[in-house]
Amino acid sequence: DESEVAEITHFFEKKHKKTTPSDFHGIANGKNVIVIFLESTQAFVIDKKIKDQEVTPFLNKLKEESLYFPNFYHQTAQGKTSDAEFILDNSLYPLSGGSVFVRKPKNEFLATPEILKKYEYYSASFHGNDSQFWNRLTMYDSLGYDRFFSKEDYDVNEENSINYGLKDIPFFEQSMPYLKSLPQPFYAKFLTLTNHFPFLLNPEDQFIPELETEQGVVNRYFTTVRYEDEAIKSFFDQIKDTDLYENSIFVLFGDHYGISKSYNDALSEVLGHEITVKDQVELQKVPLFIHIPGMKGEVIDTVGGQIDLRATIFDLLGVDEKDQAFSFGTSLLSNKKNRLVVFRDGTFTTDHYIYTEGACYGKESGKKVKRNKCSPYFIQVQNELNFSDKIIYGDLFRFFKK
Ligand code: GP9
Ligand code: MN
Repeated sequence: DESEVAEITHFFEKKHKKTTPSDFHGIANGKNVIVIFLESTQAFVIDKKIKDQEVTPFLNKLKEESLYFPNFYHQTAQGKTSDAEFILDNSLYPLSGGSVFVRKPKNEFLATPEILKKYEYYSASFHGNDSQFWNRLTMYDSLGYDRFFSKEDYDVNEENSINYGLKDIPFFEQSMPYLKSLPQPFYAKFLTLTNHFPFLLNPEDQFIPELETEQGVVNRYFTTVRYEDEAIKSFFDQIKDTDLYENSIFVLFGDHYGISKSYNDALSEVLGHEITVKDQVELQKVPLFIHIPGMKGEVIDTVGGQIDLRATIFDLLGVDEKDQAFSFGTSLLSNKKNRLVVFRDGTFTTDHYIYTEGACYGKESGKKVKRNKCSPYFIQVQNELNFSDKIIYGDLFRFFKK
C-alpha cells in the first residue's frame, strides 16, 4: 500500500507540475456555484433545428453569454448520472463496472464539498427522485454534502411527475425557496430528470412535435430535450429576480449520452450523416456552459472531459492547487498542451486523434491513420485508469490525507 501511495503521489506531482493558473484564475472568488446536470443531453442538440424549430432555444442564447466548450466529452460508464456526479466531485474516473456510489460509498474521499468547506462553502444537492436512488443519501454523506433535497422535500404527485420523478419545471420552481434559504456562499447541484430514457412526456409539455423516424426513442428525445430547455429557462427567469443571480456562477453540462448505439439508424437520419466508429466517439460530446453574470460569452475549443470540470470550477473560484493535488483533471481554461481525454473503456481522444476499438483515427479526416500517431499516449491512458482504480479499490485517500 505504501509504495502504491508513493507511486501515485509522484504521478500527480508530475502531472500537475507544469500547470500554471489561467487568466481566469479567481475571477469568481467567493461566488456561489450552481451546477445544473442536463440529463442525457448530448452536444448535437445545441443549435439543432427540427422543422425550423430550435431544440434548445434557451441554451442557444445562453451560449452567447457564457463560456461554451464544444469539445467537451462525458466520461461516464455504467453508473450513468452517479458516475457524472462522482467524476465532478472527485476528479477521479468511474469504475469499469457498476457505480462507485453503490460499490464504495464508505471510502474516504477528498470531494468538492469537503475542499470548498475550507473556503466556507455550504454544499447541497437537489433532485426530484428518491434519496436512495444510486445510493445518494449514503454517498453524499461521505462526499461531505450538508443537505440533500430529494423527493420527500418536494410536493410530487401524479400530475407533476413522469418517468423517474418530479418534472423539471416544477422541480426548479419548488427548489427556489430552498435555494434562497441556503447559507452563502454555496455549492449547489441540480440534477434534472425529465429528459431520461425512454423520454416520456405528457402532451401539454411538448413544445415541439415528436420526430417521425422508425425509432420512437429518437423521436421522443428531441421533444424531451426541448422541455428540459424550457425548464432551464424558467430557472433562469426565477433566479434573475433574486440577488443570487449576480452572486453566482452557473455551470451546465450533459451527464452522459441519451441515445445509445442501438438507435444509430434513426439518429444518423436526423443528423444527416452516417455514424462511423470514429463518429461514435464524437457523439460522446456533451454540452458545457459556464455562465458568469456580467462576463462576455466566448467559445473555448479546448478538448476536455468531465474529469476536468472540477479543476475548471476551482480555477474560477481561485482554489489553491494544493487543495486539489490528488485529482486527474486540469482546468479547461489553462494553457496546458497535449490534452488527453480518457474514456473508461480505454478509448481516448486528443486534439487531433481518436483511438478506439484498436485503431487510430484522424479527427479531421475521419480516416484511419498510422498507429504511431496514437501510441505515444498508451502508457498515460493506462496510468490514468489504473491509478484511479487503485485509489478507489484500495481506499487510498485514507493515506493521502495524512
Ligand atoms: C435518477 C437519475 C437518472 O435519480 O439520476 O439516473 P440515470 O439512469 O441517468 O443514471
Ligand atoms: Mn443521467
